[in-house]
Amino acid sequence: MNVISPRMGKSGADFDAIVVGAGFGGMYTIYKLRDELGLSVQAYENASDVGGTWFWNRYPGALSDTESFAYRYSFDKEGLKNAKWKTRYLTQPEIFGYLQDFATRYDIRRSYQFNTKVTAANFDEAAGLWRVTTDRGQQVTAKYLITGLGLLSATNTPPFKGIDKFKGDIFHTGNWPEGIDLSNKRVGVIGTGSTGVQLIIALAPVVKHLTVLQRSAQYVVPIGNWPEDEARINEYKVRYDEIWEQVKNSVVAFGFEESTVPFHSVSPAEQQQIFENIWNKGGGFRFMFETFSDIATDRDANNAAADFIKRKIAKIVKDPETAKKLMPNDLYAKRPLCAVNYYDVYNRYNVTLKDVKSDPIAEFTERGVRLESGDMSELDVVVFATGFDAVDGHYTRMNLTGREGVSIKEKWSDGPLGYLGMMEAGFPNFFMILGPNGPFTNLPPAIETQVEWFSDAIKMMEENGHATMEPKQAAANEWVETCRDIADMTLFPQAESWIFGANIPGKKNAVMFYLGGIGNYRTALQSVVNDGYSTMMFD
Ligand code: N01
Repeated sequence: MNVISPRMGKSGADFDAIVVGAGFGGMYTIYKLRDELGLSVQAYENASDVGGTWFWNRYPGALSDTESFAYRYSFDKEGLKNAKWKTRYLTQPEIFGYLQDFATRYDIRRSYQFNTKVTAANFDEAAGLWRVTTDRGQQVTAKYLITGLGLLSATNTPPFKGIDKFKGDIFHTGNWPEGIDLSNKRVGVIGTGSTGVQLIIALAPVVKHLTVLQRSAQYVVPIGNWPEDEARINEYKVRYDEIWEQVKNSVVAFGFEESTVPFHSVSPAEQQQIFENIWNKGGGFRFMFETFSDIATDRDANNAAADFIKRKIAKIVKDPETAKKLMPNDLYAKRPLCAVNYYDVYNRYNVTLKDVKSDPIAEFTERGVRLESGDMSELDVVVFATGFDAVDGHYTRMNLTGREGVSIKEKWSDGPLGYLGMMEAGFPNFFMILGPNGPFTNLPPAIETQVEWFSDAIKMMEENGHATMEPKQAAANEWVETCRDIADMTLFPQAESWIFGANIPGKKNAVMFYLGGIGNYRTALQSVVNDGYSTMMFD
């Protein structure tokens, strides 16, 4: 264990900055604040090593659906020189390996105390410092508090009736144990989001029997996970700067040019051809954003994309009843999904699909899961691929208070707020990586954007002798309104998903993202700087 002895921060605190989390965001923050700005930084991580999301999500089939060349730190040119990958998308072990290698090359681990959970973070107004408490009973102070808690890390485990009676094993994909062998087991999977879909594909050929308990059918397009050889990887390396310039000025930051062609501007035959071309190319974000410019905003375009996918399902899935169950009946307006031959899985002799929307899960018994109709699935293992209390879940579960002892839970009781996806009024010197109302994009470029922005802000504060900085309430309100206005221009609020908190019973429907694209987001951040941080208050 690496416990760092406190070194006085410049402000009289134990440290200049405390960082929570060792994923892409936390680690980059260490590099920026410790190595570039020379601040004293103490970091905490609940896990036993770096990796964040990619430490915990080790379930079979886990893979990023961003193409390999764009799922990394863009600034890490050193790592790029030796970068290698086998396929168009990186698997969990490859990403985890990259993050471990990054931590070693930049000597990141020495700033972390692992196996340590931050249980409270309270702003002490009299001292003008953050007081941070860990589950090991430590209390430390710092001028700045930076949280990289992860967008999708507070696991959602629905409290099904009778769950304690079940004699088999239960796993959540977001906390996957090492060394589990599911071959020859009868496995049930609850959930068919991005995670469930990947897991189902990986487990079907391995397990004795797979029962998929599907509440909402999803639109899943092919991922197109072709091999990539050294020559191809070298092409990316040669074009690296140009690629990242495009990524950072695009909408979804996935490394392709979003379409500028409206659906109705081309003939019906061309429309189908464009869908077919991108279906064959593969990629969930590509299918939603590279086909036409208005799939996410125009109902006709959206319906056409949905119908195209439904026709594919009907073609691929041999049993018409199963095919029908797999066809979504809502808009194509959730986080887009893609996978390798997902629908083919349902042609396998050892896979059964149950629609738990029309026949909900009634209870767990000793031997498995019973539906309301009485239908019983006998199972050895149940996997919860039931997602996360996304975006604000980790914040509202923590004892986090700002000025006047106001907790973030109270402040966000009507849904998370958040200024520029990073800050909150009344919470000085506090920066959230991927906080509420940040960009809805490929995440590493969004993370880099945010870490670079607040590192510059901290540098400016240190150079100008500011004790605190926090957003003005009016500016924060305006940002939240902007996020709501942009969301309302799209079809996304009309589909029920975690993006608006719909997956957690009792969670208020709220806008949690800036859907204006990473390019516009970066412009908005730059304009705050150009305006002399006029939306901020300083002490
Ligand atoms: O979680 P989800 P996820 N009874 O919330 C179902 C990223 N990610 O972990 O749709 C029965 O999307 C729920 O049903 P419904 C990516 O951003 C990326 O899959 O609410 N079912 C749904 O089917 C993604 O969007 C990658 O009706 C219940 C599922 O559980 C995000 O993580 C890979 C239930 C949850 O789906 C989250 O994905 C993996 C209940 N009580 C994840 N409660 C890639 O890059 C929930 N469900 C590829």
